[in-house]
Amino acid sequence: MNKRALITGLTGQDGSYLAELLLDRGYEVFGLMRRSSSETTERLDDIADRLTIIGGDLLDQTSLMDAIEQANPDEVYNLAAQSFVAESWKEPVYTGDVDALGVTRLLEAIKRVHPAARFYQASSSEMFGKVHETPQRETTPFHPRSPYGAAKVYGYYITMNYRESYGMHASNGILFNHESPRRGIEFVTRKITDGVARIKAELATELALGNLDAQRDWGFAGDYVQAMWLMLQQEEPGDYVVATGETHSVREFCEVAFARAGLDYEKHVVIDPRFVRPAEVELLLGDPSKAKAELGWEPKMGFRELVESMVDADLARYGVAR
Ligand code: NAP
Ligand code: G4F
Repeated sequence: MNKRALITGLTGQDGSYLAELLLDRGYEVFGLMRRSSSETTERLDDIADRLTIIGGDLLDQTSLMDAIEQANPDEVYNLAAQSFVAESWKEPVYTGDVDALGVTRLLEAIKRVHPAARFYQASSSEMFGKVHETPQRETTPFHPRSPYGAAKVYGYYITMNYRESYGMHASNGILFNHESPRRGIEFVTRKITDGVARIKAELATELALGNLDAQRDWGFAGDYVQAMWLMLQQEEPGDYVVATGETHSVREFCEVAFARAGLDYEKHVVIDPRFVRPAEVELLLGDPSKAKAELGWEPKMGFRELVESMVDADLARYGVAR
């Protein structure tokens, strides 16, 4: 019989890649979707007719109980979140409600309705924040630098707590930044590649950014959803860092992205203090040794290929050539 999976955050970047992976593996895929007055399913256009959508919200306990009952899943992937770090200073309470307490609501729904379901929590390298060691690994202490990071630390520990308290198969993926042409436009990578395309299309001349010196360990989202799936195939649950083991600055990302379109970033990028954060995570660099050894996971796409594929996709979207 086909396995059944429930994905929260189905409409997001990772939700769309994970849904594709699970469908390819013969799963019956259910997705939790909150009500919206506008269309949010554009990332799912190619697979929409193979998915079962269930209305619900991480803020609403009853809807989560109903979703678990309807999907009766073997595996639950909790990808839903207010995922934009900068926004979390503007909406700290809301971010905590969704990203922290939302995890408890979902775990509690699973525990009460279908405790045998395996659970994946989308934890984040933002939990390392003001890093205590480099590279960061599973044992590195957390020091979150934003309401988002703090909420994700809660989500991490409540996942561990349901595992230890109730014997649930609940795992944390501590994922470092992962990107794709489907990345939300507010995140720096996509903001840059969209900006390159807009400049090339002569719709803009400048791109306003914040801190160009921040460094991130950027991988490809399509590779990272593989690691999520692998975690739930293990006999024992656990917590895993998922990263490339390479770090690059926002400035380097700009250099490669603008060069792909024959442009010099220094002529177009301007610094706007509005995009500088109250507290910055200066450097993230992950050590994925455990995921490689225990899950057999390897990232396939490198930094340059990732940046160039995102630029190419945005140029195509605006109908301009390199
Ligand atoms: P994303 O594109 O922003 O997607 C977030 C998803 O969460 C969307 O489907 C959104 O639905 C849904 N959502 C938001 N609030 C909700 C609520 N109250 N109830 C139900 N659904 C809700 O994020 P992503 O990049 O795919 O990331 C997936 C997860 O991994 C997130 O938890 C994120 O925090 C975490 N993470 C991401 C990265 C990364 O680099 N991408 C790294 C580490 C961890 P709408 O379409 O309705 O807005
Ligand atoms: O692309 P970002 O907004 O991603 P950030 O804050 O690293 O968070 C992403 O990755 C986390 C994993 O570590 C996820 F948990 C989280 O959900 C999200 O997916 O910013 C990256 C860096 C920051 O240092 C920021 O200050 O880019 C810097 N930056 C510089 N100028 C900018 C800008 N970021 C944005 N969004 N916009 C700018 O104009």
